[in-house]
Amino acid sequence: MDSRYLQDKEDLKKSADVVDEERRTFLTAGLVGGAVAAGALAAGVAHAQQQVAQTPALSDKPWWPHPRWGKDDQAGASNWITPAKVLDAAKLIKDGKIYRIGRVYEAAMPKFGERAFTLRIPGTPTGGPFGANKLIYHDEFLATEIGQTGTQFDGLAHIGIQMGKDGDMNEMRWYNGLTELEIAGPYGMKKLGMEHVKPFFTRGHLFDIEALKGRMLEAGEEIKVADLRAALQKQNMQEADVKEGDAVFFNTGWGKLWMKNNDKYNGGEPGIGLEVAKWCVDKGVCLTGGDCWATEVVPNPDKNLAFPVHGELITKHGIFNHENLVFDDLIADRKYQFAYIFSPAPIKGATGSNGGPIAVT
Ligand code: UVW
Repeated sequence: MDSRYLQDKEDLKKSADVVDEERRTFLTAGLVGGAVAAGALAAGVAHAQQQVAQTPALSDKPWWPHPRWGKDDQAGASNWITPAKVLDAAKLIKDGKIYRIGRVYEAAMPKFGERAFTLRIPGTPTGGPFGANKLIYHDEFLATEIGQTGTQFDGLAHIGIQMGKDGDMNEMRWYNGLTELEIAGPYGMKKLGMEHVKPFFTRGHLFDIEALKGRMLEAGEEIKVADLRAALQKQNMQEADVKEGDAVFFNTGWGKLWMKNNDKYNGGEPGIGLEVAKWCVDKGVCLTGGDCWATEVVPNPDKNLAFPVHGELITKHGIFNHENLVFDDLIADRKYQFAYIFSPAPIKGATGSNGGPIAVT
């Protein structure tokens, strides 16, 4: 897989220059509006500063057209899901056990920034009785960022990179180089919407980094490729077994804070950085996922960068990201390889999807 966009230290310096002041302020003053736990963020930043800036860098070079899927593609790495891939994934199903790896959706769950999740049942019951049999029914009314709250699948219209001046919509670039002008629409994205993403039925590999370290990772603590290799060894798995089109998942222990300490949960997180992102690109995975709200380390060890893994994987390579997952039952059963099954809600023009992903073993 082409990894030319994850460059060396030279580019790291260059990319730091193009990071604007707004983004710096965002990172240092607080990530998510009022919702940041300042202590956790400060701890993450301090930890990050101890780390050597040896990660591959963001490149400001154009990343389009996609070298494998072509200039008109809007399905990204979901194109890996072919009949052959499904049959290969099905070989991992041995005992027929289904594990829910998505969270329950509820108002009290942690949410990024000012996102909302408000469920109302209009009337109790909503309607009826109908007919001689006096049928009654309930509906629900849900006000939320439907693809970006709770367990959420990031689509290709979710993350882009501003390459020109503030407000220049011709230089806000998305997957396959599409511009903000080309894709944005008030009633849904005109391109890269969730209706283009194919359903996933693929091989899933779970890296239990929490077990490797013997503790929950800290906010700002980056998972390195060496950690992945050590986890594979501990779990009796082979790196070569992660194939093109597979999905990879990272357990950090951060999910233990879910609805127990939402401020800490939201105030940063451990996760993968650009080094593991490059590994994912080289491997040609279709999707990353984790037990945190971004899958990637926040704050990034390079404090000038905001969510660079999102940009590298989603925007530049069309690799999807599944957030706020839960792996406890899989880990309890020592199941680290499974069929990952998820059909994103095909809401036309949406940027992401909620839903109930499963792992089947
Ligand atoms: C952002 O939306 C910035 O992050 P996430 O994909 O983690 O919700």
